[in-house]
Formats: sequence, structure tokens, C-alpha cells
Amino acid sequence: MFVDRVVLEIQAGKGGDGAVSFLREKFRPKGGPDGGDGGDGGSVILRVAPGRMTLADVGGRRHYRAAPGKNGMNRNMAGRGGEDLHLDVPPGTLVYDDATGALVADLTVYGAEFVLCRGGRGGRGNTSFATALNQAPHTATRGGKGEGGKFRFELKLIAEVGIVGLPNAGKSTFLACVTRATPRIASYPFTTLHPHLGVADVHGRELVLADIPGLIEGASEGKGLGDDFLRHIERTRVLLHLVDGSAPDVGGPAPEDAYRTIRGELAAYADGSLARKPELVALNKADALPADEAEARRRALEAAVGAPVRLLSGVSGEGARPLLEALAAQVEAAQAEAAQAESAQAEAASAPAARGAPGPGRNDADESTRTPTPLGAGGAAAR
Ligand SMILES: Nc1nc2c(ncn2[C@@H]2O[C@H](COP(=O)(O)OP(=O)(O)OP(=O)(O)O)[C@@H](O)[C@H]2O)c(=O)[nH]1
Ligand SMILES: [Mg+2]
Repeated sequence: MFVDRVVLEIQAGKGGDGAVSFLREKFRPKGGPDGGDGGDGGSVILRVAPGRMTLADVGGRRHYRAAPGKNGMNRNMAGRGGEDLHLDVPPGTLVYDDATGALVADLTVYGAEFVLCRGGRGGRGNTSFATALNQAPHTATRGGKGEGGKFRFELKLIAEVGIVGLPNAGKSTFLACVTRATPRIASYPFTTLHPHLGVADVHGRELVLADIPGLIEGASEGKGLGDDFLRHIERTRVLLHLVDGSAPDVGGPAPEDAYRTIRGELAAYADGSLARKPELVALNKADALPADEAEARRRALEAAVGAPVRLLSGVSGEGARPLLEALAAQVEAAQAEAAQAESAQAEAASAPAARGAPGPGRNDADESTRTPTPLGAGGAAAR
């Protein structure tokens, strides 16, 4: 099951209480305090685990609770700490505080960990309160409460290329042609109901492509499958726009019209940033057309797009390799540009603001580090 949004109630363990106890032995009537400290409560830790592609596993329950710490005991025995609870999430998981909507964690890289709710500290036993003046303290402290709350987990797949187009344009066929992914392919619209990722090898470089459901006119108003799944290509660097070149022969739209429909929907989505992404356009199903007709339609589309259009067939593989290479080059250019923009931004923000940034993927210092982790730039992760 593809699950990309869940709300979970999460509670870290309470710390164990410190003990009040005095050593009493036959020949040492005033042996002094011996109450041990309570153990720390278990924390809830998010972990980006391989083999997870959706939030289905973690969404199988609504409540998660880490174990509390045990109370301290006599003979200065500290209580055992509560076990941490690890939740495995796929790369691309964003975690928001459900009440405030604030982003709490952005987990993009395999192996990254993030302490979402810290366990309560164990209380101090009376032994630790003994001083020269007060050698028999009756004081101990209670264990602290564990952090907890309601969190919204949202998945935004991490791919470098997003494949867009009308239903039936051949998006899934192309993904299956260039990667080992096995999406469902059929001659009716809305075959793909949720996004799929595939990894193509371009001269030893892995290129992650996302195949998403087809868009139709009005998708931004909920027509067809709507446009909610477009968030899975928000983080891509480049769009591959596939247009079915054979559609007019079976009563479908002219390639120029199909192209404009999709562009309109991309522009209508969210803040319009999808429409500003670099885009490569290909006239697909070239194998179904006589060569001269394919070329004529390609040119007509090129005129409408105002940029080069390639001929492609996901069935015969014609044009697929050069297209992949062009996509990889575009992705690299976009990455270089983003890196440059980032370093310029960092320079502008310079010293004072940069201090105290949390380490990659952990918030093991204190409260102040419960901010989004600066993990990668959301680019190269789903491997
Ligand atoms: N002749 C020809 N047919 C193709 C080509 N690519 C896809 N098709 C056919 O077009 C139909 C739709 O292909 P899909 O890959 O499922 O299309 P899609 O864009 O993923 O469709 P949705 O998931 O519904 O949005 C299938 O019958 C495919 O066999 C191609 O390059 N040439
Ligand atoms: Mg499909």
C-alpha cells in the first residue's frame, strides 16, 4: 500500500524516580544514604531505513510510546533506562508538529537518525544529595516527563527527474524501459494510481526517476486523480514531459494541446514552482507513426514549446538513451546551480547565524536543536 501521509501520537518514556533509602546493616547502623538514581526514559528515534518506500509500516499504528526508565533502588542501584523506540521511515519523510504546523524534521539520507521525542531524565536518588552538612538527606527527585506530541508525517519522494504528461502518454512504459521498475502499464487512462521510483544507470551515474499518475485538465480542481501527488515531484531537479504523438490518430488531443494542458496544471499547482523547473519535452510513441509524420508532429510541437523536442519510443527504446543522458546533464547543471546558490546564501548569512547548527541528522545536544536537520539538499538520496 502506498501511504504518504499519517498523523501519529508519539510519547517518549518518563524517567524513573530517584530512590530514598538508607543503608542498614547489622554492624553499621548509620550507613548513610544509598538511594540510587532513576533510569532515563526511552526516546523515540526516527531512522531512515533501506527498503522503506512509503509510510505504510509506520502508519500501521496511531500511537507510539517508548519505555519508561525504572526507578532507582537501594544499595545505590540506578534504575535501568527505558529502551529507545526506533521508527523506520523512507527517505523524503518530513515531520511536522500537528498543532503548530512547524517543520520538525526533514529526513532525506539513508542511515540518518533524528531524536523526535526525548525520554525524561531519571530522577536523582538521595545518595546524590548527601553533603558534608547533611549526611542523611531524605530528598530525591522524580523522573522527568518524556517529550511527546502529535506529529504529521508526510512523504515527498526524492527523485531527480519527475515524469509528467496526460494519462496514457507512456510515462510508466518509459520508466520500465530505462529502469528495473515494474509499474503497471495499460491502454486505459489512470493506470498509475500512485508514484513509482526507478533508478536508471547513465554511464555509472544513478538517476532516480519518478513516474506519477497522469494529469488532466482541471486536476488542480480535483478532476481525475487530482494533483495532490504532484508534491512527490516538488523536489525533483528536472521534469520530463511526455506527449503522446499518436493520440490524434485515435481521437486524442493534438500534441500541442496536450502539452499546454499539462503546463497549465503545473502552473496551477501550489506556488507555481513546478512550472519553473527545467523541462525536457519528448514526443512519445514515435514507433507508432511513419517517420515523416513523426518528424512533422515533432516540429509542430517544438514550435509550440519554443524549445527542442525529442522523438521517443518507450516501446522500441528509440531515443531513450540520449534522452536519459540529456536528463542527467540537466540534473547535474541544476544541482551545480543549487549548490552555488546555497553557498552564496550561506556566505550572506555568514558567521553569527551559522553557529550552533545541529549535526547531520541528530539532535543530541538539547532542546534548541529541534529544528529541521540540514540533510543534503533533498537531491541525491533514494538509492
Ligand atoms: N506504440 C507505443 N505505445 C506505447 C508507448 N509507450 C506506451 N505505449 C502504450 O500506451 C499505453 C499507456 O502506457 P502507460 O505507460 O501505461 O501510460 P501512462 O502515461 O503511464 O498512463 P497513466 O498511468 O494512466 O497516466 C499502453 O497501452 C502502452 O503500451 C510507445 O512508445 N509506443
Ligand atoms: Mg502510468
